[in-house]
Amino acid sequence: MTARGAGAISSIQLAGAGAEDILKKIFIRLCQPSAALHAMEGRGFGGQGAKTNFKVGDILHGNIFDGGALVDEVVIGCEAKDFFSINCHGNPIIVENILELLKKHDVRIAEAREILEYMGEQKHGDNVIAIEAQIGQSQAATIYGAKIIGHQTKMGLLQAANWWLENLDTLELDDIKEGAEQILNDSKIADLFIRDVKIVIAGPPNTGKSTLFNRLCGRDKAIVTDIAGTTRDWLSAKVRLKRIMAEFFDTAGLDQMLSGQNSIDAESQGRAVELIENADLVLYVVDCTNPAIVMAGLTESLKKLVVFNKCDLGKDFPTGGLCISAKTGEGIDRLMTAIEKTLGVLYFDIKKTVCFTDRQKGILKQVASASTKQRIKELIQELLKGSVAV
Ligand SMILES: Nc1nc2c(ncn2[C@@H]2O[C@H](COP(=O)(O)OP(=O)(O)O)[C@@H](O)[C@H]2O)c(=O)[nH]1
Ligand SMILES: [Mg+2]
Repeated sequence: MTARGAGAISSIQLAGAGAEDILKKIFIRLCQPSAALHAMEGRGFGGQGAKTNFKVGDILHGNIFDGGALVDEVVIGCEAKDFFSINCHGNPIIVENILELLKKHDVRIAEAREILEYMGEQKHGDNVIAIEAQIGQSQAATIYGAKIIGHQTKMGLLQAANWWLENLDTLELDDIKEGAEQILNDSKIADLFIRDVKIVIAGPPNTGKSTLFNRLCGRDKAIVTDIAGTTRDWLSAKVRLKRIMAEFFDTAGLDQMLSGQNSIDAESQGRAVELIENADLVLYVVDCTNPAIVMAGLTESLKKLVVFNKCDLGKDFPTGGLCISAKTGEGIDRLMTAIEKTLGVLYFDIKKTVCFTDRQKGILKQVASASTKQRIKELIQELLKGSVAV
């Protein structure tokens, strides 16, 4: 359950039929006199004679043995029947040794998601939205994202779905469909709180994209020179804005001339275009001393923000534009706010009803285009009780 790597402690979760029997074979509590004696003598117990009782709610301090050999001193939490957390020392070698020992007892290593799902089922039964929420919250990129998801399990999506089911006879078909449409629209913005938001810095060469990238991520990660075409491969850095977690990408300047040049430039142009196509927002950086805005490679459907850079050079700036100086930092705060405004997250009410998994979105899309109430009933039942998919 803890990340790979060294730390003070690590946590291994052991779950499923037979979990208790396995622990009885490898664990001895330290407060049991006979066990303490065994431990002191380093004898272990070879799977014999362990009297440990694992009561749900107990927290047990003791040792794990592999036959006669002490593996680690651990604290075991008995979370539910056949469901334990083994808290061991954080050295990855110790974790590895415990996992190897468990494997000898026919334990299978599960994906973290699988365990979360299992925990979710233990806790929430067949309330699929609540299980999905538990998993989603643990992976949300921001605290707002976690709150948005949490809201769907008490009110929000759960309440809307139940209300539709209960009032299906009196509700108009079109009203339900419209409601589903609204939820889907709000979900697009909610999604920006839940995952990292991809923001691509693009524009012609030499306008200060890499300088802006460095300014935003607070260090000199990208190479800045006054030679056009310095940035070839893209770099990215995560930056926490007011309400979202942004991942900024510095790209090669978009230059029609370069696409046809040598293969490295052609490739770097191709990568820049690909990143732009998958962006949530494009910051299009223009040199305000030379503000010819040719938005090469930017389709209409992309969200974009034109940024006039190098305003420290004191020329007449284009009015209405967002003027900044990547070099001095002027206007960067305004840019950050403008980014969140453009994405629609700045004033988004985190108590809105939204979907937060592809499964939920898929079902609501079908609700929005359903032609009978019977079909809607089936879909909502599926939303509430289907099988977990995150
Ligand atoms: N005066 C001034 N120069 C800047 C500013 N931003 C970038 N530059 C300069 O413009 C040149 C190109 O910058 P760079 O970040 O490499 O541009 P890129 O090709 O768009 O990545 C470098 O000489 C930078 O020092 C700015 O805000 N003001
Ligand atoms: Mg650059």
